[in-house]
Amino acid sequence: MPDTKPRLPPGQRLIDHFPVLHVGQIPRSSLKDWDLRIWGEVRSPRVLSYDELRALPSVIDTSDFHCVTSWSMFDCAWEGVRFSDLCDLVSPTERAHHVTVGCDGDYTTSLTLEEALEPDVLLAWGLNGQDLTPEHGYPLRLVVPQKYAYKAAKWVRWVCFTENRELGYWESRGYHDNADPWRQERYA
Ligand SMILES: Nc1nc2c(c(=O)[nH]1)N[C@H]1C(S)=C(S)[C@@H](COP(=O)(O)O)O[C@H]1N2
Ligand SMILES: [Mo]
Repeated sequence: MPDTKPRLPPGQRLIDHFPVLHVGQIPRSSLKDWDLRIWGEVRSPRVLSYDELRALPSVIDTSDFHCVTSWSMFDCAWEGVRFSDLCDLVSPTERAHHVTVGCDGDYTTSLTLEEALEPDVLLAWGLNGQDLTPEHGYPLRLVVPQKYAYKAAKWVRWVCFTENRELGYWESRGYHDNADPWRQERYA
């Protein structure tokens, strides 16, 4: 049987240039003062410098990107570290069931720990063979291909493991927390 699942989720249209979309200003980031803090319900909290982050085992994962405002981009080749590998570094406690990801500029989003451990969920520093540009999240962004792109937080600075769900920026302003583009979970 051929695979008949369409590639474009319902209500989406394909675009061929990558729009830039966010609230607020693009934060200025100097790698010298940049770090990634991983904390909360973990046994070994870590603060990683950019060089330490880049020294972790990395992958390239190509996926499609779907914004809730209805544009989609195919074939984004993201390069970065799998969330599951970062998770192994800090060893979550048995109370850790959710993760909140926070950014320069106060944007946040969240996932269940189970969703975050999917192999295509990355903290990415590169796209299509180049480092991210500032408007697309340099130096580090979250990529969650199975969710609408408001989960793809740009300018990530921390990851907090939590016992309870904490709604993110858009998720607490009417957007759906589960954000599955195949089920059109746009609004809560
Ligand atoms: N920090 C931050 N990350 C963010 C946003 C934002 O407002 N702030 N917007 C999200 C939304 S709604 C989308 S569609 C994507 C857009 O990513 P792009 O600008 O790289 O196309 O970024 C996501 N990540
Ligand atoms: Mo979006």
